[in-house]
Formats: sequence, C-alpha cells, structure tokens
Amino acid sequence: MRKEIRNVLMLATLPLAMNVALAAPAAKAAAPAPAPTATAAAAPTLSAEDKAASGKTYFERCAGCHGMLRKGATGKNLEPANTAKLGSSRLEKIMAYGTEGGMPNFDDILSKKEIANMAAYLQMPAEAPPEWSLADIKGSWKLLVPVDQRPTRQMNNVNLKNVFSVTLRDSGEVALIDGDTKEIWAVIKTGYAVHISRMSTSGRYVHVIGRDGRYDLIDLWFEKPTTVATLKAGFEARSIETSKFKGYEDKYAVVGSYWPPQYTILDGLTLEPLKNVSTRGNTVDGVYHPEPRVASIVASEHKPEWVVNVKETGMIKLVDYSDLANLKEVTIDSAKFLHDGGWDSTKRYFLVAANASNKIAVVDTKTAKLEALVDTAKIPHPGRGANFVHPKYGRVWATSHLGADVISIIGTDPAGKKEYAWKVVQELKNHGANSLFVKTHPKSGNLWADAPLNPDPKLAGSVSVYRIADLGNPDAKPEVLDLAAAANLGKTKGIQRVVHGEYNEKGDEIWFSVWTGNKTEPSAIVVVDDKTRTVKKVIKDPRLVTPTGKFNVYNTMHDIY
Ligand code: DHE
Repeated sequence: MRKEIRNVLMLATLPLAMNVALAAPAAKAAAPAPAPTATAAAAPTLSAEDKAASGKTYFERCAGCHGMLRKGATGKNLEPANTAKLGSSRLEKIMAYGTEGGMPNFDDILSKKEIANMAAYLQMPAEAPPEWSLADIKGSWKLLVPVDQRPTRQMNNVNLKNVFSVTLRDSGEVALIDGDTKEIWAVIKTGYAVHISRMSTSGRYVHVIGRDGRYDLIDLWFEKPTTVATLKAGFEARSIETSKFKGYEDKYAVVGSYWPPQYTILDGLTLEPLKNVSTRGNTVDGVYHPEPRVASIVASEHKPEWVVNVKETGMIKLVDYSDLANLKEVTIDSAKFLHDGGWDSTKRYFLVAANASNKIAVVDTKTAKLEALVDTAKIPHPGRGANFVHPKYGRVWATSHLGADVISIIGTDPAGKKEYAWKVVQELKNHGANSLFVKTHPKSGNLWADAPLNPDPKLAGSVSVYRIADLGNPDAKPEVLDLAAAANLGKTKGIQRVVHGEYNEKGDEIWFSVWTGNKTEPSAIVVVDDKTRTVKKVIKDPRLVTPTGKFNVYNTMHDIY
C-alpha cells in the first residue's frame, strides 16, 4: 500500500518548478535561511554536489507533503531539531521502508547512496527557495495577443459551453475536447503538471495553472484555441479563480501559490500582475508559520469577493477585490490544514476540507463568519464536493475521504432544516478508501465517488454510484462500475486509476479519466451515460497523455457540482 501512495506522491512532484527555483539568479534574494541550531551544528555534511542533488530530490519528491521549509503538513516536520534526534540510520530506514503512519517507501526509487545522502541533508538546516515578488511576476509576464488584436466574435462553430479542459498531467499540456463530438479540438502547451482549469465568467477564456506556477490564459474565440497571455506566478502553485460578481465579469483573476506563499491579483483579460499579497503569518494555534500555502480559491457571485484558503495557518480569507489599492481582507480562523472545497447550492456558504483535522470548515460569506466546523471521517477530500436534495435531510453537500471508505453527507439548509444543518446526517459506504472526488449535477439523480489512490487496482479502477432518491433508505447500496475494465486498455505497468468525474453541460453524461500515471502507457477518458450508467464512449488518443482533472466550461463557469 505504501508503495502505491509513494507512486502517486511521486507523480505529484515538481521537477521543473524546482529546476527553475534552483537556477534562479542570486539577485532574486533568497529568504534568510533559518538560524542554525545546536543540533544542526553537529549535523553530518555533504559535498556541494551531493547537497545540490539531495536538495533537488527533496523538492521533487518530498516538498509536496513536508513543505519547502520542512515544517511539515501532510507529512512530518523534518527540521534538524527533529531529524537529528532520529539520526542517519533511523532516517535511512524510514525512507527505505516507510512507516505505518503513511510515509511511503523509497527503496526502489532512490539508491542506497541517495537515501544516505538524503538522511544527511535532512539533518542540515532547511534552505528557503528564492522569493518571487510582484516585480518578478511582472518580469515574467508576456502578453502574447493584446486585447485589440483578438477576435470580436467567436470564429469557430464549437459549442464552447460543452468544451472540457482536460489536464494532461505528465505532458505539461491541456487538451480541449469538444464535448458534443468527443473529439480533441486542440492540445495546448502549458506549465508542468497543470493542476486546475477555471473559466472566465463569460466562458470565453480558460485559465490554467501549472504546478510550476506558469499561468496560461487561453482564448476560445479564435478558430483554434490560442494562448493570449502567460506569466510565472511563483515556483509552485495549485489554484486560480476569476472575478464572478456582476460588473466584474472577466475583469480580474487571482492565482494562489504554494511557494512563495502568496496570492496574486491579475488583470483578467491580459494577466497583467496588479497586486501580490503574502499569506505568511500565525496559525490558528498562534504559531508563526513562514510557509502558509494557498490552497483552494473560489469566487463569490454575491459580492466582489474571493474565498482564499490558507493551508498551514487554517485561516480563510475573504478578499474584497472592489478596491485593490485599499484591499480589504476578512481573516477567519478555522482548522488546519485547509485543502479543497466548494460552495453549497445557494453559493452563500463555502465548505472546505481541513484535512489534517478531519473536519469540514463552513464559512458564511454573507455574515463573513465561520458558521461551523463539522467533524467527518479521516481526511476529507471533496474536490468541490457535491450538492443535491436528499429525500430525508433536504439540501445537502457531500465529500468522500482519503482515509476512510465513506462518503459524508452534510446538511446545508439552516433556514429550512435547521436540525440537520452543518451535521453529518448520513455516511454512505464507498467501494474503497483513498477517494479524491465526488460528483453530481442538478439534472442528475446520481451521486458518484471515485477511489483512485486505493492500493487495490480493482478498487482504484472503479466508481460507486448511488441513486439519490434511494438515500432515505439506510440500507441503500451503491452500484460499483469497473470503468478501468470498460476502457479496455490492456495490461499496463501502472495501476489504471479512475479519477475525477465531471458532467457535460446538459448533465446527462459523466466523464471519468482512466489515469495510468505513466506517460509511456495509454490512458483514456470514459464517458458514461448518467441515466443508464452504461459506457457511451471511450476516448482514446495518443495525445491523451495521463489525463486527470476535467473542467467542463459551463459547469465550471457556474460552479455546478
Ligand atoms: Fe490536487 C484540486 C492541491 C495532488 C488532481 N488540488 C486541488 C486543490 C488544491 C490541490 C489546493 C484546490 C484548487 C482549487 O479549487 O482552487 N493536489 C494538491 C496537492 O497539494 C497535492 C496533494 C500534491 C501536489 O504536490 O500537488 C495534489 N491533485 C493531486 C494529484 O496527484 C491529482 C490527483 C492529479 C493531478 O492532476 O495532479 C490532483 N487536484 C486535482 C484535481 C483538482 C484538484 C482534478 C480539481 C478538482 C475540482 O473538481 O475542482
């Protein structure tokens, strides 16, 4: 099992990001390195060459969980005060064989020498990667096609609302797939291992963020989709959003970075960087944290506001973008470590996973206050969650979990069904733990959940689907569909993980990626008829390299999930 988690974590590495980071000129002043401690003074040493190699490996393989500064997040704190106590021999064993606490084994990834060097490296003081200021972001900004040189009307016949922007994780591209014909319309070069795509409010522009912080703005009105602006927001990033309040449509965009920990406000049509705001500060426990990474961001339709979730501090920021020169932020204490989340169906409440606390934090964006902290099963991971009307509990929102094989259903109607609001009203069995995403659609009667990180290939390749109308019956059972088998990719070295359901515009098809996690092996997208739950089409194409997230233009524009 540990091996499997490791493989997935490896896929979530950042080589390009850190290649750039490590190559960044000295002028991009590095943040001051932490003062050496007494333990660090006694730490083993490495040659400059071995130290650089270990640093690169750390940033590629370890930083996603342990943090760039080794302060710990999903993984443990790896600062010298802790690692020196363990010593080289114990550290080497942990790295080679993993631990019961979830640390994966690396004995078949790294050589004995690399592991020994890493054990030494971890006992040395952590090095802060370079900073990246507004001036640096501006320096990286390229306006490839100015606004007045862009089409004044749609120059193609594609039904843009039903286009899917699909992450081709390991090729550093997105595929734009015509949802009506299910043909690939274009493949566009992007940053490394794109994390998400979000839409401008008009539905014309696709905003795409790579893990390496490269941000691309793609205009769908050209005959073929065209990148019209690009920049580098930081060295590591995961989230972007646009401005959705009336009067601000397509006006602004915001990008959240992991490193440096900051969010940056940009012009929505040109990506010109306008404002950069650091998220460094104190955690909900009152401890200063130098690396509070920006996790999910959503845009309100009711106010000129973004909800910016800061992972390590557990702070949720409501950022008012109506006056950038006098930026107003409301900072709400919730719980650690904030990750992904979505709106309730009214778009008044935002629900976000505080995954290390096994909680969902609920913010009332009308009152700008924390509404509730809801206890869930282990490590909730909703994606954006799923909103539907439960036959017994009324309006609800659901999340699945990485650490448990259940789907938690939370009441979201404090006005109509107060007794159920902000409580887990039902737990449904998922076909496996290690789930990442749930999904439904207002026009669908189904609730779907995946389990792509499950070590059992059969479970990782399957999805559960519940009939929402049956959920009043406590014995309701899901149907489990083996979509990896349906994709018929043949035998592959990598597990065929079925990940991230996304509906089409009409809400009558749900698309799942079959992700082998290996760019040399075939992957696919399986399109399932939502009503009959039968496979309607398997999209296979050599250009479809490791597809993961899929973002339907219409559903993403309107936060339909
Ligand atoms: Fe994600 C969303 C962070 C690994 C696929 N992921 C998010 C969001 C964050 C995040 C903060 C919310 C963005 C938002 O809504 O604004 N993801 C991270 C990580 O830190 C982590 C654990 C490790 C890493 O180094 O990146 C990680 N994520 C993965 C993967 O390995 C996945 C499965 C495959 C891939 O493409 O990288 C993956 N994450 C996704 C997807 C979403 C996402 C598809 C968007 C879900 C949605 O429906 O909105």
